[in-house]
Amino acid sequence: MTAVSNTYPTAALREADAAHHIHPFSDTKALNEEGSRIITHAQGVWLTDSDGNRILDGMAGLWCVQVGHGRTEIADAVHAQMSELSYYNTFFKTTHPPAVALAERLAKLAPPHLNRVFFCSSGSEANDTVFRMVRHYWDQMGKPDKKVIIGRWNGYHGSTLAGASLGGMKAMHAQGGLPVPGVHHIDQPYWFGEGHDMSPEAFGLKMARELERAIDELGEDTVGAFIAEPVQGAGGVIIPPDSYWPEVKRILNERDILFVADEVICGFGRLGEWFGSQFYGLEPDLMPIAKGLTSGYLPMGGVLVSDRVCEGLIGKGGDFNHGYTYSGHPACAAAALANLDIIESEGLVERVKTDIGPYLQERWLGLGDHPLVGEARMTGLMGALELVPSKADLHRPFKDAGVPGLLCRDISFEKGMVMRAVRDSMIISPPLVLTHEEADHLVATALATLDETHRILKRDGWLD
Ligand code: PXG
Repeated sequence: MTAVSNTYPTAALREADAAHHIHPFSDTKALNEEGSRIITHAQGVWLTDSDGNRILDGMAGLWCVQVGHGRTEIADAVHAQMSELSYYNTFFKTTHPPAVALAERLAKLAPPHLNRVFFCSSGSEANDTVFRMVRHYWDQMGKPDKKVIIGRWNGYHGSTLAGASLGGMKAMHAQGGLPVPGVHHIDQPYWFGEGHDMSPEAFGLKMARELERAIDELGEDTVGAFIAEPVQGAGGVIIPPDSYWPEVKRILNERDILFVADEVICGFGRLGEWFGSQFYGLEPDLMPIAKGLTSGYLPMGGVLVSDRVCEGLIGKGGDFNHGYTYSGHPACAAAALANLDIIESEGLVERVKTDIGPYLQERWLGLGDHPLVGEARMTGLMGALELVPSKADLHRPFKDAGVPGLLCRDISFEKGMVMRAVRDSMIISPPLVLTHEEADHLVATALATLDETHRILKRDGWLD
């Protein structure tokens, strides 16, 4: 058995990467001049780069490696599955044991009214599936005018046409004329950045009522669904005020509109419950999943579908003309099952709720005292630090927003830890297997990173 190991000097790898590889969400021209970082190994929460440096993976890859890196149980399960049935599809009246086992397992883990799953290979495909399911459902229900899906500014639902359209990332919309027609965006419950002239509670209510206003303005008979992440991830770990979700629930209960909880990040234990919907007591009609489903060992996503939506989608008969070559891929399903085995047998969901979650939260929130930090926030195992130029004027952003965040991200990497920058928020979302010792190391490295970032920003005249 062989892997694509590092047999080249770092410089040669960088050169070949620069010559042939287009990176996602990157300025490839600038990156080619600077050279990519090359990760060659990973074990537990630790990455190793091509120069032999060890780096704490504070982002669990891209919010996905719940069980940590290098778990041979998953590799072994995939090897066994590939040896028995490496590929077959789930079209044309066929299925196979791994897809069946995973569908049944997910129905058991999900809230009780979600009993069926449609498989795909990523979160973006899951949301493209959502887009088509919502419209097909309303067609089947004899309400073809209910086409509009309401999303939120700064929400993230993927990078495909539907995913990027449902998301509210303006930089993505600006490229290629998105969103596609039939998508409407409302404001996000981002108290620190956009609501600080009100109490968090009042602001949460106000943002929830944006949904009410949008539905009433557009007309309930034209709106098919509302899509939202329980906690926004890529938008900067935006934890809504406590008043937000109960009010959204009230609004949805009073109206005939589907609710889509995008669980691609919040699912599989990130918030200390199997799904973010359980954490907030939400009752979604559709639940896109990906990432933590396989801990990123192989690409897989899906949409969990409520009994109510199944009635329209399936109950009336007729084809749903949608599917992917790799829907329910046997090796990916085997990886997912082995990953779920680990999450269950090691009690990782409970661990986030009662052990490592509270442990890391307490220490992370302590970073809020740092002179560069306007707010430290964390829920489950996802957290953010808002960098600000002045503690005296807490909510005023840097004048050249985004630059201090990137500086801080680079310093963090140099100090041996991955933190992601979203504008000038520093984000973490570590593997759920993080030990207390590793959590201490994470916080100590974050503190050293803040100190160094502060020193440079002060020297260069960025701070008051
Ligand atoms: N929904 C949510 C909530 C996500 O976070 C997707 C859908 C799309 O999933 P795929 O598997 O198609 O990428 C995501 C993905 C970042 C970052 O830098 C976040 C994501 C993906 C890539 C980068 O924060 N989230």
